[in-house]
Amino acid sequence: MINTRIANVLLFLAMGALAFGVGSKQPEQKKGLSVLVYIPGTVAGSPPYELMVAGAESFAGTHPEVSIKVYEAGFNQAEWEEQLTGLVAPGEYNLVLTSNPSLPEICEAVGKKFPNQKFVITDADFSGNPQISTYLFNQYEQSLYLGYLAGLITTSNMKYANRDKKIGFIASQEYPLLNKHIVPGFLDGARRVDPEITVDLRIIGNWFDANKAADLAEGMIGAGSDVFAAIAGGAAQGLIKTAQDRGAYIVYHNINVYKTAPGVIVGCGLMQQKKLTEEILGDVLAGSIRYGISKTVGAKEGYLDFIADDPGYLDYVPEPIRTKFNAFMADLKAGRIPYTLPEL
Ligand code: RBF
Repeated sequence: MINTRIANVLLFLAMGALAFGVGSKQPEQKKGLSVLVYIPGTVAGSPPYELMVAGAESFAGTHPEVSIKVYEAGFNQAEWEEQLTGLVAPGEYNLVLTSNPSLPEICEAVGKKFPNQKFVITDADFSGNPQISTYLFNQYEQSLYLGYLAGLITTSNMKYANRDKKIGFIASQEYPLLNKHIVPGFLDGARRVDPEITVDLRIIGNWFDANKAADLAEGMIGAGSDVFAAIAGGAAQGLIKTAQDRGAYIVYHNINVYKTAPGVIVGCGLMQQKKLTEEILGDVLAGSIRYGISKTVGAKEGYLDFIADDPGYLDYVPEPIRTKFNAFMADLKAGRIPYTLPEL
């Protein structure tokens, strides 16, 4: 009898606890905005990831109601979906913020299991899913102007330039954005200087093997390339070392790294991923972000640029080349350089 009464009281308390969410498995979202910055790789050496983390940290620094957790997923792409599933399962994060073109499919699969989870992905193009918002950098454009600079240099009489009309491109892996925008844009830019220029494209096979990148660069220099670009994350360090040892030039995508190799890295593009990340978090906080759509941002919109005021450019690229390049850049920003953006 007493036991039944105690049992009833316990039952009553348990129901109350459930009703008020005490001890239940409701998502424990904190007040404010809780963001998982999911890095598909490692941060160090990867421009898009370094800039995204910098943007998220600076935004959180000025907005106490925003908390961020940076998670480095590593290089095993086969594990990413399962990892992300485990991370969002407790329901702690209002937002997953991530960056690279392979993430939409992964986020879509994870989102099916957690219909309240929202995802914003930069460097990707995906629309039609109400949980996902994407921003695509127009990398055809950045490659177009870096390719134009590479074309001016390979046809110049600069110290390391040879007579071959050949430039090199080292990439970590092939993916549609690389094959359809980045490499074709680079070649298009170079051929606007001289239509006979060719590009020697080599693939490393991963985003970390600097030794392999160094070996590839060695062979490419032997085969006539004198100006290089790379989309290779941390592995690009191998190209930089070989270019320094052997004497070759590099135009670098996405980030200011002139100081890493003065006189060798002679042109740096800039992906405004830090600014974009801050704007995205501002929109999410204000509730004005739109899901289900994809936005493309490029040089005209102020999200891709070239760092033209650095001694790494001013001191090593001769004035006539800089004059031509700066004019091309200004024309591109003003929409005066016609080109066709290939379908992805
Ligand atoms: N870029 C990096 O800088 N570091 C990386 O680790 C990296 N991993 C990637 C993995 C996949 C599956 C794909 C499709 C792209 C990756 N990228 C990486 C490329 C990056 O998203 C971007 O396209 C390039 O940096 C050009 O802006």
